[in-house]
Amino acid sequence: MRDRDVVQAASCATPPVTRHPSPFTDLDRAIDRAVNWLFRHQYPDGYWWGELESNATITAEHVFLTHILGIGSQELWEKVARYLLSQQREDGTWGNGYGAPGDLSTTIEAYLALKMAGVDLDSQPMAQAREWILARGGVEKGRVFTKIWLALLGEWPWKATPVLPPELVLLPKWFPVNLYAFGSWARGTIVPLTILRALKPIHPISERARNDDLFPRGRENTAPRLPRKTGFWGGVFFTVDQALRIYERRPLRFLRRRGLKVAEEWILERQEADGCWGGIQPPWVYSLIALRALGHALASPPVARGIAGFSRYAIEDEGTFRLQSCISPVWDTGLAMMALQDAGLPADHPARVRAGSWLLGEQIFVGGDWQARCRARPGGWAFEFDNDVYPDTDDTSVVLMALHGTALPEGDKEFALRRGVEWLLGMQSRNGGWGAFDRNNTKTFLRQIPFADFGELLDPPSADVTAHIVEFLGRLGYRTGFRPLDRALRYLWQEQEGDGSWYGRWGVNHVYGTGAVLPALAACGWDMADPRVRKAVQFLVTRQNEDGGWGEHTASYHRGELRGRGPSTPSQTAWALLALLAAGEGEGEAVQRGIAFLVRMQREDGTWDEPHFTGTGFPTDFMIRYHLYRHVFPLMALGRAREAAR
Ligand code: R04
Repeated sequence: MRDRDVVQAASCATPPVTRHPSPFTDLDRAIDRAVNWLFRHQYPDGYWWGELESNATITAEHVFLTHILGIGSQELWEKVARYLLSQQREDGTWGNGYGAPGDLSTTIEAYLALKMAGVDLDSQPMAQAREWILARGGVEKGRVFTKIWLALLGEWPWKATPVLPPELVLLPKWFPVNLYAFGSWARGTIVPLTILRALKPIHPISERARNDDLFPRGRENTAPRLPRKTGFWGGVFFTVDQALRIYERRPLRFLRRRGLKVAEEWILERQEADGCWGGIQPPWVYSLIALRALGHALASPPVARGIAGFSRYAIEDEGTFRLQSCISPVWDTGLAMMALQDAGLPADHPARVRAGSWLLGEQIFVGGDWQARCRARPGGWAFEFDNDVYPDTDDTSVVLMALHGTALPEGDKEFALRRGVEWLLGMQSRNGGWGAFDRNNTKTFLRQIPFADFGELLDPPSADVTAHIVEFLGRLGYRTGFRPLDRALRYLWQEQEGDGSWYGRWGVNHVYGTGAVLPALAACGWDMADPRVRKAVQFLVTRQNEDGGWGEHTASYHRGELRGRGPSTPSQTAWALLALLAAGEGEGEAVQRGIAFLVRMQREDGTWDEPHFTGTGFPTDFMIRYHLYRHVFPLMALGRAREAAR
């Protein structure tokens, strides 16, 4: 939260809670402090909104974008440069999270942005980054998205990027490969990229900023070619890519024109009220560049609104500028409300009622891309302020749990809950689980397309999202015998890992997944003496750290031996405690040590420190640090621990 916001929020903050003299324990004090910290950080409109931190590419790409749009300024780029340099690590690299290893593509993009901003090439930071990049093969080893940015800047040949024909948007929803087979974020990114790959716009950068210094063998000795995927589908798509290159030489004119037109309309139809596309940076920046390439003027409404919209995602002070890849006010507010409920605040407490009223106003009743696979009436929530096209089931279940516990005008609340339940049940996938943005988004062969060398292309059901929905249904009183719940429980048991844990798709990692599933089972009345529940308890207890906390490396996504292991963090300790408390372990030593860890690590001002990234955009490739996680989850855990001890 920015300083000016804190002052503003503090001015209308809810008066602090004060504890009656006895019995007053350390736990009570910790809870009161955390509650008062939330009061001081609630926005006047009722929501909470913490920074969503990702990595340097998002801000570096803002230099590329403003150059391409012709709206860059030396002042802005110098602020970006100051921020990027502040994020460079000892070894000269930029990475994808606290303590993560240097990432080649991230370092290339940061280096190029710094060059464009005019940073001295012979300065130590630049020389160190350049050496590191060259030692790892230079730009030709970068990811596809980095190469696309370089192609847009004239620093890499378009022909050495994957072919993405605009005709793709013409393929019907039933065709094996079609727009709606991809996850929502990939869809919103691919459509503008098909336009750019067809039109191949180039916006050259200054001679000084050119990237010749990032070719180990010199640009002239580098034959840029696409990395080849292995396996059956890898071979199939490589052949398709080769065939498409032949088609690209002389595309059928009427098909190409039609594809470009439909893609343009598709983009224009999906711009949000605040100017963004999909509430996330990638579809947003590529849509803007594509509209300009199609001839939309800088001052035209879609482009002007798209540019103006960045101010909400930007964090700028007199010295630096950084851009958030996404913003999470709805998610933050739902979690904060759950934490205040767990802390024992009455349902009609003004802070909870104000937040609940704000959330009621955020419910989405218009259609979106999810309707490609779901016939339910709209009724979900999105992650951001404005993202009507892409509500998600994760936000919807957390918001509904928050609203369910809050005293709001009965009619409004009843209506919101009913429409929310209806939408969630309509979004359940065939296998009983829930994906985040789409139903049955499970065509795994698509992961083999040449374009896919970064992140996730699909949005299949996951245990953590499914568990949040099961927990909500349980709180509403649904029990086994209710068919959608039975199907969801069967999915969760199928997903339990051999070590007793559950995988964490949107949070790091097995501690997050297990921390979602056990509370869900308890909420819908499952017998927590079930041997499989005990196995999950065992997984957590055997991974508790000496200091009483829990932690899990982001590297656990690709190194099994790190599952549930890593330096203790407040949010991950809280997730483990939520699971153990749900399993009835409140009196156990593990829980007592975990609580002591949180109480001991709490700062005077009521919050906790957590430099670690415990949120997940894409496992390993795109990690997120939700600045409110280190606060709301420990408060949830401490509140539930006190409740369990009553
Ligand atoms: C914790 C809640 C999870 N729940 C809501 C998720 C919201 C955010 O989801 C995304 C965030 C993203 N960011 N960047 C990307 C992205 C995708 C998401 C992204 C998209 C395309 C490319 C690179 C990054 F789904 Br290419 C911040 C489900």
